Amino acid sequence: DLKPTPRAHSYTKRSFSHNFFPDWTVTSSSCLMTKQVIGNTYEGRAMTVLKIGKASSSTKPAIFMDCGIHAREWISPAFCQWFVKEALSTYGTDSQMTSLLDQMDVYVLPVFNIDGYDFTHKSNRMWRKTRSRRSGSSCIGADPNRNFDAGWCSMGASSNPCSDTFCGYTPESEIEVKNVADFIRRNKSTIKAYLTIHSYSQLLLFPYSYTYDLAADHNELMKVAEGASSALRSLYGTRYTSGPGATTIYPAAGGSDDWAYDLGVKYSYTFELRDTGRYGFLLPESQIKPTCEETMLAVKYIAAYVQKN
Ligand code: ING
Ligand code: ZN
Repeated sequence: DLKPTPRAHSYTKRSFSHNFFPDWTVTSSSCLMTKQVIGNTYEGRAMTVLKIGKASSSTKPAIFMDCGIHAREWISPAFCQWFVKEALSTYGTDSQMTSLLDQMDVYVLPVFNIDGYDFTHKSNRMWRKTRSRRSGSSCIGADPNRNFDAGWCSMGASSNPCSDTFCGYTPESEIEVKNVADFIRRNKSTIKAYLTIHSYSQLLLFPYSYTYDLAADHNELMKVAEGASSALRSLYGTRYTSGPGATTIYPAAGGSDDWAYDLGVKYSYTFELRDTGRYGFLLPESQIKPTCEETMLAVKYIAAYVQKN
């Protein structure tokens, strides 16, 4: 038989440097996942976007999700990893996941700020920013969630390179931000939803954060957020608050969700996962799995809504 053996996509410990769920190996030969390098980080690490969905000759509508914009928010990359595992292992048995991946693609960037994430493992657990350097300042990094071109550096951000919310020297000065923004611009016509995962505070935020003005789609964004929050709460009773960033957490310009929304991606959400401050960024290991499970319900709720609209 000259037919080539279908190449298995194996999702194992080797796929990421930090495997939170070592007891799972998902292997599928159905070509449900492809990967694409969208550029390198400041320190030269490849940024890989996973495209999950049933292969199709025609272009499908898509959802883009990133994790780990901020280095110290460790529950976030754990969630992207969980999402990928769950998508690949429940396709074909879970009717909602099957229909979602038949009709749509989900782009997942498991760790946005890889340099910063690595730094939190090796040197400073509380690092937030990128790791870029510029002559003229001895301070390192900019806040990637202040570096998008959305009311850039006008409020809730700092122009001081030593600040944790430094907006960068120009919009998209951070190469990681430029790589993601370029990818989303390139795929603008297919991307219907943008989801970005942070921690902590248990919030489901949507535009705007750079202004107190309400988004044109405020009512619909609020309705979908409340549906997603109640789906999340149904599992373990975890309470989320929904609302526009500026009034629900704090005003902050240069955020990725505001930028994606103004580009035309209507369903643009920032998740702030567990907890509400008891452990904060140092969420104990025992909460990783329940947090991922409940968050999955909210993400699936939004995905199902986007799919039918
Ligand atoms: N919170 C976000 C931050 O970047 C945010 C809140 C969301 C700001 C959307 C701007 C836009 O500060 C955390 N925890 O990072
Ligand atoms: Zn964050």
